[in-house]
Amino acid sequence: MFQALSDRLNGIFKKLRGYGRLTEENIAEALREVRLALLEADVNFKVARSFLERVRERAIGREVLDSLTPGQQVVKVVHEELTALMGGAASPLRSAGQPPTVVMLVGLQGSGKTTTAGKLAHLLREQGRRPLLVAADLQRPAAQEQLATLGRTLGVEVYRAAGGTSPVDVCREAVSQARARLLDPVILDTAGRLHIDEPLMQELGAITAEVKPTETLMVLDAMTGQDAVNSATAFHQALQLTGTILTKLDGDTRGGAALSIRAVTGTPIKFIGLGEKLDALEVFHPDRMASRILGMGDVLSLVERAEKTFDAKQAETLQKKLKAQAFTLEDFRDQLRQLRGMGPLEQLVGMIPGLSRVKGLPDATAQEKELKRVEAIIDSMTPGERQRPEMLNGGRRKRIASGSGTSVADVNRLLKQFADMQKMMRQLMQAGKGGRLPKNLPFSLG
Ligand SMILES: Nc1nc2c(ncn2[C@@H]2O[C@H](COP(=O)(O)OP(=O)(O)OP(=O)(O)O)[C@@H](O)[C@H]2O)c(=O)[nH]1
Ligand SMILES: [Mg+2]
Repeated sequence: MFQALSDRLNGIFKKLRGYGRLTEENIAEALREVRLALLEADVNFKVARSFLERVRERAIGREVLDSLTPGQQVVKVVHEELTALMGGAASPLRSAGQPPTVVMLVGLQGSGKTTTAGKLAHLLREQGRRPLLVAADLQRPAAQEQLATLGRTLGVEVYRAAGGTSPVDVCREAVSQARARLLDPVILDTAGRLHIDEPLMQELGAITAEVKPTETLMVLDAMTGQDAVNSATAFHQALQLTGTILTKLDGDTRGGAALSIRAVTGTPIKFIGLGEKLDALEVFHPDRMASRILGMGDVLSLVERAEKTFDAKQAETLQKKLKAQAFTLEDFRDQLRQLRGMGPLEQLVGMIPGLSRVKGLPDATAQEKELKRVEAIIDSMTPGERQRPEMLNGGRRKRIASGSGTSVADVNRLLKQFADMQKMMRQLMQAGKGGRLPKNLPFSLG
């Protein structure tokens, strides 16, 4: 996420930290470079200008110049101002005084409305709520089917209209059913167009007038940068948005939309989409995002993901097995699966402070492939073989290699790694005299 911007800023601040004392000239020069980096990341130029104005004012103040670590103070100021720029604190979903809460999702075609509707339903259900998804996109017949499929996958109810009704009727009827059946919140998946046009705005305006949504959230494709900001401005004028959701932040986005949207529209980013999977939606935290951009990592989000993925019971069983030195290849595979369940390695690396800047780090995508290969090899073994790898003779290794689409050398390497790991764990256990291993930690390879 925002790798290019992050690298640029890190380079600038590294230089700044190298100076024992900072002069106004040093700071002015650094901020000129920051400005270029922001513009290259496609940040709105007015937003960049006023941002730098605020940073400059604080950076040439006593708070920085008199400090023993002026370079670090500048980074702190930038971090605080970036956080403020993106809205300061996280902005929770509003609740209607009278249930159901109605969340209307709007946006251009392909921005991710339908997918986000599904993700949001999933997220809210995990919080113990009973959402209703509403297929209010009657433009394309396939749109309703797409939402219905999502609903089936998630086990969330989807409201679909009989033929011949209008989107306004669909939404009104859905809300009234939700009220009667105590479903809450109601999530409206509306139609998108390639560009903003009058009929679309009128349709959305009519729905708004009829059901008075608690939230009108615009779903924006972060990959489209300033175009996203411009269309948000137009939607905001017509519909009074209450917030935005940025999707596709897992892609190669430069960061312009994330950094500008709040300042330009005055509405908060509420959620971010980080992948096509239905659990890839997170509450947006401006301070954590600022940390990621400045290469400080995002340990809080990492811990949250770990908590979601790791099962405390399983961790306990694992710890017992480790103590009894009964950790098998099967357990090893379970650990790998849990690790992969936390998301793409590339995202995880970005959350660990400083790790993305370490030179010579193996490429995350290659590592991901390696993990998959290891899983495939273990999958190709029989349960007995997983319990007792010492029974794996040449013939068995050959069978496993061809079963997993790998080579005998790959199988040998894994078995050696596993044996080394067992040896290391035995030593650790002895060193700790049966003391506790850190909980919830996946094992690293190699
Ligand atoms: N990588 C990635 N892909 C996403 C994300 N959100 C949505 N997508 C993908 O974007 C494409 C369009 O998503 P939809 O949810 O159908 O978009 P939409 O806004 O409903 O589109 P229309 O109904 O045609 O206006 C799909 O292929 C999604 O899988 C995200 O956060 N990350
Ligand atoms: Mg859609």
